Amino acid sequence: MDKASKIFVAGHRGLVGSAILRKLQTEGYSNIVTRTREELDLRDQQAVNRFFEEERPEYVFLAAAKVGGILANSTCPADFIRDNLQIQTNVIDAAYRYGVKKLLFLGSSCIYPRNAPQPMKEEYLLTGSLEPTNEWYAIAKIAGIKMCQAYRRQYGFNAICVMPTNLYGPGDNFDLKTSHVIPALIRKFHEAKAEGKSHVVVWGTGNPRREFLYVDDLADALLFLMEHYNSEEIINVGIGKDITIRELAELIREVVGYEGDIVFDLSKPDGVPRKLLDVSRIHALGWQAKTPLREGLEKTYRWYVEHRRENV
Ligand code: GFB
Repeated sequence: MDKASKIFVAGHRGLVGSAILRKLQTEGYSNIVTRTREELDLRDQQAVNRFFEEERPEYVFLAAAKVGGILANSTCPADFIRDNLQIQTNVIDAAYRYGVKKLLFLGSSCIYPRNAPQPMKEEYLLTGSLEPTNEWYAIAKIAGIKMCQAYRRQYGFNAICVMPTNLYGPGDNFDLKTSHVIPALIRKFHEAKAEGKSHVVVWGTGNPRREFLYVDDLADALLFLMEHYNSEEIINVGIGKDITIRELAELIREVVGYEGDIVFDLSKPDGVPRKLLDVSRIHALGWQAKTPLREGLEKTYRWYVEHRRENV
């Protein structure tokens, strides 16, 4: 990729896509193509083909997806499997047909089996059954990986598949029904502080362990992989450390400066007991995450306070 290469960032308004866009712009890439959902519905195969035929991008970051937290995933399984299968099938196929030089597909750590040994190595893919709260999303993502691998084998198409761990950062979704845990807790603690509430409700037991990667670190990794990685093997991106949801809640309470209690709602699901990626493959290539969790949470909280009105 050189600075004048034509690069399509699919999903540039989402958490990951907007971070990729920031990173590309900072690095001086000057020929970036984007489309909003209103301009181009990636679930529409004909529209996607027309777009690739007209624009002829050279590189594609496929960061467009239907995403959500544990509740959205378990209550809207049809939307998650359909939208993701459509978006990724249309974009990968059109990218191949219209001569894209390289495509980067984003998967997720939930593609690994629910009971996979920890930390999870890339080779654990398809070695056991999935976590039921998000198997629909996971199956769609696994299909995307297999499609990239198949297009590489049969057509020689350079598609790489990157598996990020749980992400957070500026541009996240702070809607309490559909968000992931970090934006949900930032919002809950912020509002509880503002309204003088005695406690904040955190879902589940607080015992599940999760690994969290700051989204600007992910964008840095994605550029690095676009430049240096050309294999059919999937590759994990994470920080290599995890914490319990209880510890996370305590940390966010501190960052927000709330002094009330934390109450666990046991009627809500825990999901996977632990999700920690093995990141030795990307470390061996020379890339490591930079942002410690506390610093990332502080930056995300500042962003939330500044953009609160647009989000609510
Ligand atoms: O972030 P989260 O929704 O995603 O939940 P998953 C992580 C943990 O935080 C779960 C707990 O154990 C939740 O029960 N949690 C506590 C909360 N309070 C809250 C809250 O207010 N909101 C939310 N959302 N969680 C997702 C998958 O699983 O991970 C997706 O559903 C995707 O498919 C994503 O793979 C990365 O880590 O459980």
